[in-house]
Amino acid sequence: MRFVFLFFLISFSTLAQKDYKLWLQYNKVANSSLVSEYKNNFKSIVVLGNSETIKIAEKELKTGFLDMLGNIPEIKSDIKGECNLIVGSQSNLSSQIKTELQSDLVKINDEGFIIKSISFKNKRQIIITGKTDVAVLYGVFNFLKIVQTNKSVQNLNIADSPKTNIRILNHWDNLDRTVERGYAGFSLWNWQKLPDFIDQRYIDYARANASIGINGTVLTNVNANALILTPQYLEKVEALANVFRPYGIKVYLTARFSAPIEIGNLKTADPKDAQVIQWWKNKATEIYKRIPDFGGFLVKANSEGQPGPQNYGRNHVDGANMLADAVAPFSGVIMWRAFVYSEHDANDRAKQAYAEFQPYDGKFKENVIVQVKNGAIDFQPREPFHPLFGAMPKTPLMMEFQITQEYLGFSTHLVFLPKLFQEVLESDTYQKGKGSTVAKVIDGTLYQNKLTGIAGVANIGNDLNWTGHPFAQVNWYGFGRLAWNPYLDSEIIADEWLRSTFSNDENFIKTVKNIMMESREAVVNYMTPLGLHHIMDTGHHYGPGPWVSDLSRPEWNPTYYHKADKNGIGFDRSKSGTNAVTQYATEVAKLFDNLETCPEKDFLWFHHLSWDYKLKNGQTLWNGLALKYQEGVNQVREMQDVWNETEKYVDSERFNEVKMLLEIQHKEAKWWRDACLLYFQQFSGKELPAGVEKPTQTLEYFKSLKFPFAPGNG
Ligand code: BDP
Repeated sequence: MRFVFLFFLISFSTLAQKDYKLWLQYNKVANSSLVSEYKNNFKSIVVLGNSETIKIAEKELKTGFLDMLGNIPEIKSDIKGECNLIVGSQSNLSSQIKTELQSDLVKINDEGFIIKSISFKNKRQIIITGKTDVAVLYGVFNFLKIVQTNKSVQNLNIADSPKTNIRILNHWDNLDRTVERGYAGFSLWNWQKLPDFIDQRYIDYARANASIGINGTVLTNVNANALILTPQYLEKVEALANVFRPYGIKVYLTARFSAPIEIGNLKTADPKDAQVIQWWKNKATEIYKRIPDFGGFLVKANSEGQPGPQNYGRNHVDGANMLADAVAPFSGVIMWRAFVYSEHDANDRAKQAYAEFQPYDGKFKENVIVQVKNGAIDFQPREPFHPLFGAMPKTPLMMEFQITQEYLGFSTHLVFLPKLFQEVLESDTYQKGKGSTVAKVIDGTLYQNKLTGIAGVANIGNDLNWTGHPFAQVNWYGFGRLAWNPYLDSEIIADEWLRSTFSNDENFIKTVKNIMMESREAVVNYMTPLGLHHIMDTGHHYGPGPWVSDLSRPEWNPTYYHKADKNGIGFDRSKSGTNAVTQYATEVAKLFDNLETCPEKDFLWFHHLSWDYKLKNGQTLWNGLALKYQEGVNQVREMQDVWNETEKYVDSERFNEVKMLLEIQHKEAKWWRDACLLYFQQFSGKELPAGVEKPTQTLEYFKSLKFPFAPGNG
């Protein structure tokens, strides 16, 4: 009996580790010819330098080699003999090697790395280098990825630099450890035990981020608590910053605009008030004394009830610039969010952020970057790109994606978000003519901005597997990869993640990659096809709620967004409606305005169409909509079928987890389909077309469902 129990414990812990290890599984390389290729190419490792970062790089190499190849090559401090792997920053390389790498060194920036096979003094060597130690660490992780994904190392010749400066996670973590819109447990940050207790998890978090090039983290919720800025908490923040530093990760905090009142005993937080200005300067000095490389502040102001400069008759520029002055002496930045809309503004909510921010172009201090959500409403399964992208040539704009799946099935649904991210980044704003993609706005190349960045609202919590769903790990991974290179194809991301997380078996990769690539369209289909948006149930946003119409703010009601009536469905943002289309460049405005050219996937975002409107495939809008809902359900079934065939490639724990989660996803996809179609059918008055399954329950039943404890709704 004891034996069985012990066995259970051991097998539980080794299996559970797999989930915990994310994409850094370092599985044994199965292909024997590859193993000998690897072993012949790095008989020993030469590590140059001894900073903490370099030690981390060395440790990573040892772990990687031991796990993947079964032994650790000899570690040396000088280059003798053949087939070394030489690891160290540029300043530690001999002048001959530097000369060899001359043309690559000029190509990379401070965080960029080189991985190159060279022939040096007639001997073959592989060099991993960069201008800084953190760049070397990035190089090491990328090198290990080559081995993890079973690629050849014969002729390595890589020089790769991140295209954006700030690659940052936004944690919506509260000080009581709840996570707003968090579906993977509680916050990682154990404020109670900090600063004295350093959880291994902090180190593992930093390592995972460094492995994908994330270099910043905002520890606290945008709906901010001023207490984080008190000495009691800053001491804890400092402890985290010390853990993250060698991994190249800077710490940032959210600044509650009313902090001078709440913790500073001032009577006002007016950004033009001399005492307020001084208070923030002192606060910045205090923070930088503890954390010299503190990144800066992220601010949500005058948005959804958060305090801001408008409380004092000032504007966003006044607020952002005041904070920018406070952190400028320390090279800090202010990430000022453009997620604003007001219940007092009768205008289409989709137009409000643009209307408010665009006129501020060129008015922000140079260490301010305006953080814009990918779409004009709110992290929906599909939104056209935000019209602010490309429309503020004199202002650096950073992208805000949501990695946590607030509106995409929480951490229960398998949805591969890099596909969504790619769609946005590839969108052409036409603001400087054809080819003015969102990616070019973000990486600064369109308008030559110096300050650039991408933020992702984290999906990480203290669940054993970090993200709730094993496949939600890829959304963290893919976010990091796209922050590094916003031009990366999401299929490559899926491929490398699957290999690093599960298996290099081609049969497994091919089929599972297919369902990942399709998963985003599936969720759009079973939740909000053809441009529908924001019809989730209210507050927690769990499940469908297209009928909700009684909330105090009109633009919080799903009925505001779909506008279904007996004549049809959709939000008319064309010239005959709210005219939101004119916030885009002329070419794009025309495209969306005209039904002939507007992509059908965006129809109901821009147009109110009759139930009988003929779609390109000849179906009426009603039939087309119903068939899309059904297609979404079918796609989930296909995902289940594919997954059920993978048992031989995946450990039983993760196999079963995903299997159970897909069952829930299937149930919920049907719930979405049935609830939405029954509700919209009241207006269309039409039968469901052939091919669409009959609803399993009545509309009244779906409307009666309540979820008072749905997660993430703080
Ligand atoms: C919405 C979330 C809310 C956030 C808000 C934001 O529902 O919890 O506070 O975005 O981004 O989507 O500020």
